[in-house]
Amino acid sequence: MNEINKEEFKKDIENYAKVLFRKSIKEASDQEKFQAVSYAVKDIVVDQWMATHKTYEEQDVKTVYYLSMEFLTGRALGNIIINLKGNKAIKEAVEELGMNLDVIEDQEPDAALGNGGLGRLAACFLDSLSTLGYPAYGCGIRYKYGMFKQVIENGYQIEKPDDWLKNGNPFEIKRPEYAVEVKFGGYVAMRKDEFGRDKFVQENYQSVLAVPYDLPVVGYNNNVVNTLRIWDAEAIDTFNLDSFDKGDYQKAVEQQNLARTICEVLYPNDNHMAGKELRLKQQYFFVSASVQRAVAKYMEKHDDIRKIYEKVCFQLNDTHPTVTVSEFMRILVDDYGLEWDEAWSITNKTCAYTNHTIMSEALEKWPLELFSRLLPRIYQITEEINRRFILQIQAAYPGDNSKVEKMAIIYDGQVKMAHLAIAASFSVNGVAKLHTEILKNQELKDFYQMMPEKFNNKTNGITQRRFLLHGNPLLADWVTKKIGDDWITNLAHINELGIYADDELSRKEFMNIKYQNKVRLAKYIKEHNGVEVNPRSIFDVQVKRLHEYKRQLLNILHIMYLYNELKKNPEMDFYPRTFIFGAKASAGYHRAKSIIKLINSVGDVINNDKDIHDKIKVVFIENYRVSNAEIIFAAADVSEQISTASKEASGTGNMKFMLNGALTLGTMDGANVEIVDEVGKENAFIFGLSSDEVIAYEQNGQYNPRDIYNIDSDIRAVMTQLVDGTYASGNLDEFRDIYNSLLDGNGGRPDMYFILKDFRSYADAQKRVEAAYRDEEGWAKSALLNVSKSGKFTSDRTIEEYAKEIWHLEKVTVEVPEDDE
Ligand code: Z2T
Repeated sequence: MNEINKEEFKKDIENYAKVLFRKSIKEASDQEKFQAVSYAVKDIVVDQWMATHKTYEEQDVKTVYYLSMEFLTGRALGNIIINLKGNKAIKEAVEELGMNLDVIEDQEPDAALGNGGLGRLAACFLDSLSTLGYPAYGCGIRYKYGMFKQVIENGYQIEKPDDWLKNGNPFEIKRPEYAVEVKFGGYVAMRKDEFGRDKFVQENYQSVLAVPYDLPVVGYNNNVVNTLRIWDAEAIDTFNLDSFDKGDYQKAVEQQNLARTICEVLYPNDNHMAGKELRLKQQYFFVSASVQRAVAKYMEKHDDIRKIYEKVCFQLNDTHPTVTVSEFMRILVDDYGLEWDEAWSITNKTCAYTNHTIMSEALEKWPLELFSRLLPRIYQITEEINRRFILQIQAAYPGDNSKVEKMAIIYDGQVKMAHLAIAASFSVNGVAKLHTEILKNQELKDFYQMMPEKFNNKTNGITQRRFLLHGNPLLADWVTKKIGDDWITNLAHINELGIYADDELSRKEFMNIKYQNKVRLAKYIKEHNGVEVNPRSIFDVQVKRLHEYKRQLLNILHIMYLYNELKKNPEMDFYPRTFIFGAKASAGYHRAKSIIKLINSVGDVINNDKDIHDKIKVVFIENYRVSNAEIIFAAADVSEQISTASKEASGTGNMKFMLNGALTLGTMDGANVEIVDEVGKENAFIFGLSSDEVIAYEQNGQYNPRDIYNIDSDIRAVMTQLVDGTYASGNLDEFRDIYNSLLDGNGGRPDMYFILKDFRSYADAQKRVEAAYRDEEGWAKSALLNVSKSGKFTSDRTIEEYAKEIWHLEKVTVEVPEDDE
């Protein structure tokens, strides 16, 4: 890679301040400085970006298109600087100009184009694809408003719009030359083509112009820059009033409105399907644009559309982009005139599908009325796919109608997107070993039995570049001092750290770094929450989306129990603990919001109770997001991964904690199982029902939480406190719904997530945590071992597996030509 010339780079920054703001660096605001530095960094990136794409063209590479409604990339500047390895030169340049790089980085809004795990996974995958040198596009939507900003008022979550583009995005490049038209509504007519053959055309439709914006995805120290292409909608230019009659005028206005609404906002649901018409519009909008563009690009350099699968793979990030299947069929059949069977075989060699959940409320099913009205041609094609798929099912299981009922793509007046994705893909993968087994043996059993060859596992991973190198510079430098810097691109080598777990001095150094990071987080908490926390206490952290299955409720009920114990016996031996939460609840998910209120209310009472001498603190970090996550992981001692077994497909936060030396307190769920495989049961705290036990209870209906409530007085006490006003200044009904959900069901089964059932076993595991933490040497050793065994959980490993086993991609190397002026 070409060296970054510090003096030139400084001039570049000053020049951007001048042309963008007519200011000197001294006069510029922090935000303007951020912009100027970012443009100077972009200058370096663009050379590599162009060189990468020149290489791709010359070598006619196969490319993966990662289609995703969400890319939770967070801040770009710090990450790009790290991946350019220009860290030192850039930092010096910035400082010599009298600026502080941390302050500059802090000016950037997070790109929060995602909800949680699924969107962040997509961002980690892009980082790994570039670092490994694989040709890839991320394809998504340029939401005007990303994930809402969470403000806590009086303990309640309030959602504020995330106007992340208000100062512009220095890294994006608009590409109007690649704009395409996307059509909605109208009807399908049979017309004759130029050779007199029948063809289907959509008529009387509304359309929008999809306009791409490209964002660079910079690989680590390798000149490779892939593209995250996010689409914006603009009105098609038909607003030419003179020549319009009344109907045209009406339609032009409608099309303008359509264009204005499509990319307005990200749906803030994690693991839940809302079924809104606009959401289906968003899906088809970015899918149609991405597929049209991928096909056009392929045809620029090739003449046989039938071989497109040799150069293109569409990876569907959950079912959200599944209309890809029918859109691709439409292009092959209607635009390229292929026969159905041939088109289907090509589609089957091009599409691959990843499943991210078994939660039934997340399964996408679209009512036929809506689907056919919005996408009339896509609907016809989907009907034909369904008709033929049913024939296939019947051929495999003659006379067994239950198979059709369970597997059909269209049934009960709905389009089942997962069934469409599975039928049309050559690969169906889960995101952790346990999750894939549950898919094969339970949720997707019938599909697995009919098409076992499609199913495979790809355990999730995370990028160590963001979550260690950038987020935890103290530990990153220490690791590099011990074992060299190979871990940055080859995390398997972090294994070499293992020997230091037995070295006393290393353990001390390691724990000291953890302490420094806890001080950093304590400062953040003081600034943002006004709560004083003791960095010598155990930092026990649960940060993730708020969902009943993730059981933040189990955590806070247990805290209520501990508090009762301390109140009964203030002198009891109790190691000080800081319980830290961070979580956004979907705006319409009332029970989840109520759990946030409960956490804050419990915190208010406990944090202000002088009797317990600060032995427990409860902190709810407002607006949990990628940028503050980096600070939180670095400071954690205990990683709470306490989902009801079988419900968390993988989890990825668990991996980020492990990489930063926190010990897992968790159930045998998702990737926790594989974390324990790596680190050993003795270096984690495992509790609770197994997934098999949970599934058995769900099937036999034999669990009754009242049995536990009746015999366990500690549990009864905290249950009562939910409804007796202990934590609800005045309003006895504040937490009534939570109470009812545990004992009566309130809509579902009572205690659907086995909170009371797992409570004792969780409390026991927490006792083991405390005992273990008192043994300072032992804890340090376990924590270090966790770091040293985290190698498997890099997204580089995950992406190598996708690239070799699904996408069949070749790596490239990129040379950037020297400036020869
Ligand atoms: C999501 O974040 C996840 C699954 C979804 O299923 C939807 C969303 Cl928005 C439709 C999460 C899983 O809950 C989590 O276990 C997993 O680690 C993550 O996706 C990435 O695979």
